[in-house]
Amino acid sequence: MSICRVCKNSFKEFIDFGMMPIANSFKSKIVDNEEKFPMSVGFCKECKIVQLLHQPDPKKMFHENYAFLSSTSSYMKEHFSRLASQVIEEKKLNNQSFVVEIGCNDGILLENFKNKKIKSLGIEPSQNVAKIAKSKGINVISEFFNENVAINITKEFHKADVVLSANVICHIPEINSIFSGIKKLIKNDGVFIFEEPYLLDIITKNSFDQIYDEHVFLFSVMSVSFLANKHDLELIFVEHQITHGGSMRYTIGHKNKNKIDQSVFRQIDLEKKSGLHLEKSYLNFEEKIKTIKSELVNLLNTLKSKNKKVVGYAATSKSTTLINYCGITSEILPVIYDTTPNKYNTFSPGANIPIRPYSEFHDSKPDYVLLFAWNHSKEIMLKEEGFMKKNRKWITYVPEVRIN
Ligand code: DWN
Ligand code: SAH
Ligand code: ZN
Repeated sequence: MSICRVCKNSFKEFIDFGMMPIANSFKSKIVDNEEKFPMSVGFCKECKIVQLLHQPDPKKMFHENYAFLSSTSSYMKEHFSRLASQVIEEKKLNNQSFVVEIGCNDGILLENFKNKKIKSLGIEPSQNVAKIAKSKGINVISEFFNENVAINITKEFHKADVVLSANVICHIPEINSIFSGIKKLIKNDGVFIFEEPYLLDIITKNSFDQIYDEHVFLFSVMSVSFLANKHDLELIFVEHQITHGGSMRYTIGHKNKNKIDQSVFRQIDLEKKSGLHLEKSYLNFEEKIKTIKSELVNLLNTLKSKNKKVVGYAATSKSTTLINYCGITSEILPVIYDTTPNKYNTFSPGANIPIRPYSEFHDSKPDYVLLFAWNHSKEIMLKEEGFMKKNRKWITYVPEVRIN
């Protein structure tokens, strides 16, 4: 039994992935005693949140050498530019307004506010990515956001009209400190808008690779609503997004300040109809995860026995879970190609599969390409259409193992 980080109730695991490495610990050389942590996931019946039982120290994941750069996806750039325009319009932001972003990474979202001369501040603990944001002229504090940081922002600057965050809140174990910080940071009519991979999509698409060290929580509308209430805040609007394989955008305001939109009630209804409040749904999910593992391992072994060349496409954080849980070795998958320069010529976490620059991908002449960035498949399949037509096939594993 473990203690829920949100409501302090005890809960038990529904799946154990075994010992896993730090998902983004791409290494310049193979090391003998790579750090690993026991990765298992549980569901809290009380507040309905899904969470990791153990998470490595955040400083081991987010530091001066964080491997993920947000701006590697052109679709995500468009997505965040649309989000900024929507927020500016709906909240009628102008040069008197103040926007804070938690986890701004390389500035992919805040650059849109800067371009419109709206005052903003990013909070980003990974110094290397914070530096890129700063080089774009964005104001960034390199710290882990929590309640104290929120209080300091209100003292050094002032309260915020809008606090934004994308794919970050689910990374932060001290979740109650985050929400009490938000309570103090937003103005009376201010809002907190954040988006995260959505639990219902993860369960229905069997995208278990969204589970890795950084993702300490998998949120649902039910659990976010519980969290907001606990902190005298209110979930007032939700909007589904197609990003990262299905995400939910949550809008939160001070309690009793806003009308709660129907979208919140509708989505909670759907979650209940889908069984997200029931333990048995998670046991069912566990079975599906095991099926995907065995089907993928069988397929890769069969292809190996036929001397087919399989290469990996995109060294995502998610791939660390898939590769290590399925026991994929560099004999089965000799290389992964990726577009991020700081991942070039490194070895993948745990399995030590070489990561090579994307520029070498087309010369590698694979028979099959295992798509780890399946969440960007529209963008990628379009880009690779011509290349893949030459008698090559994609292997995907979300929502099931398929050859396309
Ligand atoms: O939650 C998180 C999300 C926002 O981003 C973080 N914890 C870490 C990260 O997760 P991820 O690594 O699974 O993200 P992506 O966006 O699915 O993958 C990005 C990786 O894929 C980068 O290394 C770049 C690579 N990539 C590529 O090689 N070719 C990406 C695209 C779009 C491509 O065309
Ligand atoms: N918002 C970006 C980045 C997501 S990656 C996007 O959607 O693409 C997750 C980011 O959260 C990393 O840049 C990491 O450094 C940051 N992060 C982790 N813990 C944090 C915390 N406590 N406060 C602020 N940012 C944090
Ligand atoms: Zn709980």
